[in-house]
Amino acid sequence: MNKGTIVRVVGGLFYVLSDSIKYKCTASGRLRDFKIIPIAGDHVYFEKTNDKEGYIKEVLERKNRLIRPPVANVDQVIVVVSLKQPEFSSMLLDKYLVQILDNEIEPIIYLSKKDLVDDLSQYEKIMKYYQDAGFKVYFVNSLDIRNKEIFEEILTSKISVLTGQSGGGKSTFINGLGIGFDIKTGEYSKALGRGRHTTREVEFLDVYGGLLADTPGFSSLDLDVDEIRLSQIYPCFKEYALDCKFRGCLHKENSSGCKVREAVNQDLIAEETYGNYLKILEEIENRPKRW
Ligand SMILES: Nc1nc2c(ncn2[C@@H]2O[C@H](COP(=O)(O)OP(=O)(O)OP(=O)(O)O)[C@@H](O)[C@H]2O)c(=O)[nH]1
Ligand SMILES: [Zn+2]
Repeated sequence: MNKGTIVRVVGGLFYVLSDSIKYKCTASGRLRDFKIIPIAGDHVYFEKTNDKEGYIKEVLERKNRLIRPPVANVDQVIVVVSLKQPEFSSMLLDKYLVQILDNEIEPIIYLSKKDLVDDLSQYEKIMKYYQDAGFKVYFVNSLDIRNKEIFEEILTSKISVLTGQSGGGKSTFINGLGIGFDIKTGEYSKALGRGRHTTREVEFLDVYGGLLADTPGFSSLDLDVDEIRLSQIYPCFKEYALDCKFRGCLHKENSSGCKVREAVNQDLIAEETYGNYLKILEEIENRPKRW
């Protein structure tokens, strides 16, 4: 038996990458009997029927899965947010981070259009807090052809999904990989819409020794978390939220003795991040309850 990873699902066929070769596989009867539907990113055991084809016998346990796009075992989500055109918004960044952290996946912060910024220091200042909180942050000019090292550092050995605002530079990111997979800029996010993709059709690009989904994730910014979850997973809050002695503390402005408030006062969490948190918290508190 061979081990591989599903890199593409099309019309009931599964393309399994194993030792740099792609095998066109069907699902074994046993999988179908158990109603196990393999998805892209699944690590599988498969039997070869010839040197190009085979059938999947077993799907290994998934460490996570996203619904849109339907992919499994995502190691990281790369958040592509521009510094200019459109103007950087830490609020927008935080919302993406919340969604990713809620799925217990590592976010990578990729800030594009560095070349359009005269003075990077204000952005570096705010991003320092995120770096201190353990996030990997990249300032990049995606139009520069010398980004090989950055791509290598980000992508190697990982299963990655891209996300980010429209016009932030996701297509440009992919085109910059230099793998001849050309997407018209501005067209990328349509991949999730009615366009060429049916909902079950995702392809992983085999790049820099890693796999990158050709379809963006988390395209909607409607947060699906409740107040308590938000207060626990909010970017840069982590250790302080865990330490907060009040069970169920929402770290509001009037919560005296709250560790998160203390961290904000001691400038360990950016005021701006905390301000975003309070706004998002209010949005969640004010949204109509679904039950
Ligand atoms: N100067 C500069 N322009 C960039 C950079 N990254 C992207 N762009 C430009 O920004 C515009 C939008 O980039 P896209 O790659 O289409 O953005 P996208 O995220 O794929 O957008 P959607 O498909 O709408 O989601 C294009 O004109 C790109 O050429 C960068 O680092 N520097
Ligand atoms: Zn608190």
